[in-house]
Amino acid sequence: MAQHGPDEDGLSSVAVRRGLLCGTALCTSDLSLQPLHHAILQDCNLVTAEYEMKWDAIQSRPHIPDYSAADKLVAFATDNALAFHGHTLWWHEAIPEVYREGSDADFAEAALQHLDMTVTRYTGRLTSWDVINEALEPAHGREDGLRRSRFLDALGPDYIATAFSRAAVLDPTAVLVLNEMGLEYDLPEAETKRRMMLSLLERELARGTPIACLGIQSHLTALEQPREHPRLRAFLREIGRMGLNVMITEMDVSDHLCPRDQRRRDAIVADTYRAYLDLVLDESSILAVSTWGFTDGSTWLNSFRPRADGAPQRPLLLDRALRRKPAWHAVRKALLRVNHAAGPAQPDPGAEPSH
Ligand code: 9MR
Repeated sequence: MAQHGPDEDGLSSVAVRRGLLCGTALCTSDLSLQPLHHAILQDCNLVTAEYEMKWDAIQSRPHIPDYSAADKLVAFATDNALAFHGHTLWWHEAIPEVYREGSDADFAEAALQHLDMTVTRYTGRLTSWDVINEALEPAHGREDGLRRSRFLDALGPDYIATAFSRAAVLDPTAVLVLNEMGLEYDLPEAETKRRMMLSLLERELARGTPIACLGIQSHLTALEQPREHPRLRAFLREIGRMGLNVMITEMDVSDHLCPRDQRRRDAIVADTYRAYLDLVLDESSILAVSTWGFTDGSTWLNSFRPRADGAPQRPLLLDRALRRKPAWHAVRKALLRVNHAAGPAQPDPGAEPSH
């Protein structure tokens, strides 16, 4: 098993010195693996749940909520003094089977009950919550960019304000995050989404919706993600002007377009991490950088985006034997460049929106 250096070398202590949170998504099955456990503590001062805190996981049996897996993950964080990022209260893809059909009124009641019960259960123990995940889908054709979903149908476009306001009352210390995918790409649809996100945030902040932070998932693809990305820079500046913090919530780098050769692949993936983090850390008031899985052995990408040549993906910071990869060193270097402790972003009242 790989031997790591002293603790000061780990990403966690670098992040702590920079006033940042740095971590990974986990599953309860990860917790029983002792060497993994040790490596997590070296590299993470934040953890999140990859799926066991989602509504459909908690209610896999109709009407019988089961928080045992989510509780275990939160207890792991508490026992080891790690921050915990809750993922996620309302997501259109995590609706329990029993609520996929049925009346809007029943759905609305169940969704509100789930939110209230879940936030209350962990009040004061979570650092932050992804209150809503993936609210936007410009391809659905609505002027406001909102995704057509059961939440929208049952609760109307106010569902975002409703969710954030309830969560803020029930857990006043958690940082409330609107988490989104695809904001980071260099594609026309991503630019549309960025524009719609700015409008959505402006609207919601103007009416007092307590959104504190934008979560940028950051599932990148090596050889597709550009080194320079002025549009993303401009977007992040606008987010800062609104007084919002940013979290990188689900970072990984798919290598499905890269050559098979492992050294070349690892170098391209590392360079993608480096360029992306340098840009985002430059332009935003960042609270956290979290990867979506800790080792290449536990990535969702082998099933969702397999390589054509059948070789396993290498999208994360450690390999299956817990050896630090070039991507790990790239992330460390990027974190070391941050020379300010993250604090709440300050809105710039004089700034004119540039979109
Ligand atoms: O990686 C997660 C996978 O294990 C789950 O089966 C799936 C459905 O719950 O969700 C995956 O995580 C997603 C995250 O919750 C939201 N952004 C996209 C992630 C990858 O699909």
